[in-house]
Amino acid sequence: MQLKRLRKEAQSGFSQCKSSEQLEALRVGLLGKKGKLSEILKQMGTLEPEERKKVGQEANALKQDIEAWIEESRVRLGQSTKNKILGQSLDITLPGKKPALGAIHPLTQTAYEILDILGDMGFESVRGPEIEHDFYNFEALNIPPEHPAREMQDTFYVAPEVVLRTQTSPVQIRAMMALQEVPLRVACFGKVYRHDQDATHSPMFHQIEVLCIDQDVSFADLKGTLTLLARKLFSEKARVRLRPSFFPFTEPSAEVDMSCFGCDGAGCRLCKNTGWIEILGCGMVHPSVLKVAGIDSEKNSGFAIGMGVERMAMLRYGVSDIRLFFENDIRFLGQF
Ligand code: 2NM
Repeated sequence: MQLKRLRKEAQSGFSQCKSSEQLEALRVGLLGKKGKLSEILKQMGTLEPEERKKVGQEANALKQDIEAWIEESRVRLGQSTKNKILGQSLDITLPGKKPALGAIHPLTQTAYEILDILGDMGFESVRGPEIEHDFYNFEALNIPPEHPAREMQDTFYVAPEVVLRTQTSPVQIRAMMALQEVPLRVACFGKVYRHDQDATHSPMFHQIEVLCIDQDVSFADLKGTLTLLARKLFSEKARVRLRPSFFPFTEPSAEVDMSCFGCDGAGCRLCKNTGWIEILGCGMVHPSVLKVAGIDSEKNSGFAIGMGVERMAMLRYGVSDIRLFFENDIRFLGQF
């Protein structure tokens, strides 16, 4: 019988097959359009129905066996279908998957840049506690018990005389109290807390405060430092102007405006047509503050500068809502 002979022939063919070329020739010789099995199937039309059924079943069984032998031989020859597919899907020339890289937060970037500029001017970066005693946060800063800044509505009280610091000045007090001899030049960066919240105020925000104490520190030194800072941070052309103001811990005190970096003072949307942008507050350290901190105000004087890091970052990057800094939305943070 043709099929039995073909089965034997195929079986020995596969067992002796030694290469993928031989295997392919065998496959075509058996299952190809003009292959031996195909020829047999073609002749089935001439058979009686009973006989056709029997031969058909046998031919199908042989076909399945041949397919299994092909697969077996492929595995034996090291090129199974599975290996073939794997070989294709493992395209080692494809570029790798990019890991998501983290980055420095825009507020931290801004703060570090400011600290860098100040560092070049001789100000050492110092840190201090965020939970402060009333003494360092208020008392030593010339803020008396009845002062509105101490009110529950503005300040987060942890205990009757313990607060989340409302400014970084307590760190300056600590630096002055630890001072052995002048000069003192420090810059403090850190979180501060106030009960305040809208598009430009957050209950937690960041400050950098600068303090310089020496024998002949003048208001001119203060203005020179401010000008240099504005030029390095915003524009080489920046000019600063000081407007009289009030802080309990400085006298005199001033608000500082900088010529608009968008229009160089001509007036534009950024500066609301005034040509000036308010950037920070400053002043000459109040003699009472120096005294509390153990510094002789007859021999020494000093200036202090306080700035909001969020405000600086908003100005530099043109961010209009402070809350964007704290929402951790990667679409925002990814832009810096
Ligand atoms: C400001 C404005 C003016 C300031 C004062 C002191 C200290 F401790 F030396 F007295 N530190 N920072 C100060 C002065 C802060 O923020 C708008």
